[in-house]
Amino acid sequence: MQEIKIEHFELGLSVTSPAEMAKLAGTSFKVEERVPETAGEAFDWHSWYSAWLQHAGKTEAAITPSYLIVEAADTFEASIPWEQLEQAAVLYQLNGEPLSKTGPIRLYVPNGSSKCLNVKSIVKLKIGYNAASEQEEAAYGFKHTFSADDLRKNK
Ligand SMILES: Nc1nc2c(c(=O)[nH]1)N[C@H]1C(S)=C(S)[C@@H](COP(=O)(O)O)O[C@H]1N2
Ligand SMILES: [Mo]
Repeated sequence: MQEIKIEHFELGLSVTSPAEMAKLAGTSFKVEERVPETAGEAFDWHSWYSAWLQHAGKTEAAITPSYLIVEAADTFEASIPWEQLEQAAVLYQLNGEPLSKTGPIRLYVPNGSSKCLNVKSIVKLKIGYNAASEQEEAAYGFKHTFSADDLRKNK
């Protein structure tokens, strides 16, 4: 089973799998309910995140993260402001089977500023907390085209 790394900027690291993530999130639904013309089973991003915080015993849950960074197997990555994730869903299986083409997981951001944020083949999730008061914009692209610093500056 493929593993997904979850990095928490302040709180360390844990490792999980798509099936375990879905189980932790609780409820699954057809991704089509949120994104027309798509197929497969998904779970709600926020349901997973809350469950993960609780599971990990994080008391910092009171602090709302500022953004989610997802990194894909092909080095594509996206940095998504937390407020764009309200309807975000994680696709994790198709007809009960692990995703073959876009696995281990794919993110869909229905209320996002761009369809380009629907990152496929995610292998790493990073949850960013910072005290920045400035509203950040989403950024995406292949890793070699921008550094982590560039991401933070929204180049
Ligand atoms: N891993 C990965 N995810 C990716 C991309 C990519 O190149 N690699 N392209 C993005 C872009 S730019 C778009 S517009 C959408 C396209 O999604 P679709 O193939 O389902 O239409 O996927 C996004 N997710
Ligand atoms: Mo795109």
